Amino acid sequence: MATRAPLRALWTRAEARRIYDLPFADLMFEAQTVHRRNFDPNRVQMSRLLSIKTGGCPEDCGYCSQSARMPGEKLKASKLMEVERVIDEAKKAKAGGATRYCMGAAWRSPKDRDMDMVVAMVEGVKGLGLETCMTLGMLSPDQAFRLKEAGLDYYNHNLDTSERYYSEIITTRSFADRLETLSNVRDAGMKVCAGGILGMGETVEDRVDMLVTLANLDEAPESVPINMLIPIPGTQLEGAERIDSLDFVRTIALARIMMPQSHVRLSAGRTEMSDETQALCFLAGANSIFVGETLLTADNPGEDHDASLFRRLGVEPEALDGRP
Ligand code: SAM
Ligand code: DTB
Ligand code: SF4
Repeated sequence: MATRAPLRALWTRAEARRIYDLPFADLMFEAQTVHRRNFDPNRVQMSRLLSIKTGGCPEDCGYCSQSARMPGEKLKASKLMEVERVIDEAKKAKAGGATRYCMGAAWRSPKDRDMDMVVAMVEGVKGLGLETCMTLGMLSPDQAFRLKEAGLDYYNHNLDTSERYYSEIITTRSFADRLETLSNVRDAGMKVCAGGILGMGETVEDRVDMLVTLANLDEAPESVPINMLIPIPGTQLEGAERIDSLDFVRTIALARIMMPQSHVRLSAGRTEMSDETQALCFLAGANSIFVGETLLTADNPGEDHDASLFRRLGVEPEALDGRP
């Protein structure tokens, strides 16, 4: 007789919204309780990013400095970086305490002719004892299998926002395309890294809906990056109104409660955040950051600032497999 998978409770929008709207102290208490049940609350995972191919992207994501379609002055497009250089940069990241190395390319999807180099990068970085992550745009099932075979641990592909708001931000690929890539990544046996951006003019409903979609995937993503929009001059969203810090913290808390076993990453936008806001994000259950002076193209607080913040908060970097 066929065995059935256990029934899984799906999140409703109404329940998620109820949690988002709790009095702040109650929301934080619930998020901390869930966090402590699943993680050491004083450990934060450190990932490091590298742009292996910058600019000249054919997609029209309204927030991105790398789109060839942005209204303002464009970044100069680079070629795919040499494999040796990627590995040298990964060595530096490891020496700085990062446990995961994430390589990003400004592509709609990888071209078959690029796959050999990308595979060599994964093998080289993996060989250093780092976890590997890539974000290269949409993946076919074959490409996903090839990356998995090469040793890729995580693939990042964000939903970015709710299905409803999505077409205001991106028109060259659909929300359904994004879900398909996530399912190809999962089917290939890789871990999923998927999240979004706050502060793009979305409503609270959009934020909640994006998290409901992520939490209700067949398996929740192991890694959930929550980015605060970095308003980049020349992009469609350069003038977007900043999100209120406490709303940002609320969204992190909701992600923690809805995806209790995932690493929630306080991602882009930390240079514009006070140390106190970042501390609230950690209290709300964020337990991963990007370290280093740069993200892909934009600034990030450097090692010194983060080391001092961690010291003041009594936070330690999470070791590989650092779950309690
Ligand atoms: N080209 C690939 C793709 O989009 O699938 C990978 C790189 S892309 C830059 C990765 C993610 O970075 C985006 O999905 C978005 O969530 C985030 N991101 C890009 N620009 C950002 C910005 N200005 N502020 C905040 N997050 C940003
Ligand atoms: C994610 O969610 N945020 C990272 C990573 N995944 C690839 C990228 C942030 C990019 C910020 C803008 C820039 O550096 O250009
Ligand atoms: Fe291209 Fe990715 Fe930027 Fe979109 S987010 S324009 S796909 S690099």
